[in-house]
Amino acid sequence: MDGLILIGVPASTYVRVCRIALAEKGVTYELVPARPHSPDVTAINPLGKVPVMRHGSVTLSESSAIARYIDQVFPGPALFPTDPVGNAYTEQWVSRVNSSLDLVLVRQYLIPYIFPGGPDGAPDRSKIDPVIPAVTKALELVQTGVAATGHLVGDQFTFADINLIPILEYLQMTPEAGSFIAQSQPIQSYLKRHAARESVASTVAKRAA
Ligand SMILES: N[C@@H](CCC(=O)N[C@@H](CS)C(=O)NCC(=O)O)C(=O)O
Repeated sequence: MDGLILIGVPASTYVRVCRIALAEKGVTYELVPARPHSPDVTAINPLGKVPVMRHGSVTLSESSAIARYIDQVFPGPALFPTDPVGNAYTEQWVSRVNSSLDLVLVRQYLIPYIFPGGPDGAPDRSKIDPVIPAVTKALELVQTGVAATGHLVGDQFTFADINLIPILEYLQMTPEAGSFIAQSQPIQSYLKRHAARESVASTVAKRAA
């Protein structure tokens, strides 16, 4: 079978989670840094979202589906626990993050910092300020989730953690969420512990020059 090709901009949190999954499994792959809606992407995902993946005749979109494929096709540590309860809890966290927390933490809060649309190129406070209470609530949920074991599911590093860590690492760079994280001992130690993993450290997107 041809080698695995992952397609999408490295700065995307969703692309990065697939890269972390591939690194955890020790899979060699090619990264094609294509933008959303570019031809390489729409050829696989009609919605134009990244990441997409090619592996021989298999094409896939949706980061969680890609990670499940990688987990089952390649040897190495299980990213989704094989016991039904652990597997369901992992899926619960992935769904929770992707369908609810991502909307608040990334789309509504982080994106206005990354693409400032306010006067003089400053972040648009009219977008950021109203969402701060929801950001705090989301981070409180995360804090509770990691407090007991330093993992989201049991005491195992799973795709639930992989799926969350890139978002938290971006949030650390922002004033309000960054300050919450700096004062949260559970999130601080969670991030410190997992940022040291080779799979996480080696997939940080390099800033464009
Ligand atoms: N549910 C998708 C979400 C992927 C996603 O939203 N990717 C963003 C980049 S971080 C994107 O391609 N955005 C372009 C768009 O929404 O049109 C997944 O898990 O892969």
